[in-house]
Amino acid sequence: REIAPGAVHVPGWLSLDQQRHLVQACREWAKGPVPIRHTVLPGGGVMSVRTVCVGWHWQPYRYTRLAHDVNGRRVAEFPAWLKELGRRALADAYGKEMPYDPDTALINFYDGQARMGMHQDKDERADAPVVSLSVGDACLFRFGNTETRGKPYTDVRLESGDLFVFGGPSRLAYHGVPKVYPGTGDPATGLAAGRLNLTMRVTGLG
Ligand code: MD5
Ligand code: FE
Repeated sequence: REIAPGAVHVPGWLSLDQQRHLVQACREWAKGPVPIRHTVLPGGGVMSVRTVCVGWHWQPYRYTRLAHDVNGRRVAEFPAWLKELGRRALADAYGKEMPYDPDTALINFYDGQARMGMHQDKDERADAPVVSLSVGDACLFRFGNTETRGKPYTDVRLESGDLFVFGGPSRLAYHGVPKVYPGTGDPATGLAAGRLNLTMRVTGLG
């Protein structure tokens, strides 16, 4: 389960009930106050995933309270139950209780064609771990290195209910999602098609 120092994959961490709860919560956030949308990059490119944020709004390449690039509204509050889930995730992945105070969550929705190119998550000013939860269709997750977008990397299949924690030296590793496997999810989660990924982060902002 330890893919690299600080990078821990815990298959099947979420129960079906927890997955259902997460899907329902994300469905509500997707409606607003800031609706889910395809993020437009500064160069004009449009991301193939659709994203909705909680706590802080992410727009490439910064966090703001208001969604200036969507409708100018403030995103939904980061809920206490999600923080608690994040703390349990860290404790289970690393085998010890640790302080963790995530203040933002990014929820990405992938349809069968969506991809995420290799990138680093470096818009946060804190070095706290990222907690990643997946529901729905399986995907190919590519976990790379901190130096380049290219090899060496490790390919991992992420399934519905899987937890991945990226901390320590793995926090700034390049990573991406080259492929989603349509039709592999269990409709009992409430997601009829596609893949949902929720990441919790500490922005380090006031
Ligand atoms: C996803 N999301 O499956 C992934 C899971 C994103 C994103 O990449 O930026 O929204 S998060 C994987 C991740 C996060 C932080 C660090 C590392 C991986 N890492 O060091 O490999 O939609
Ligand atoms: Fe990322």
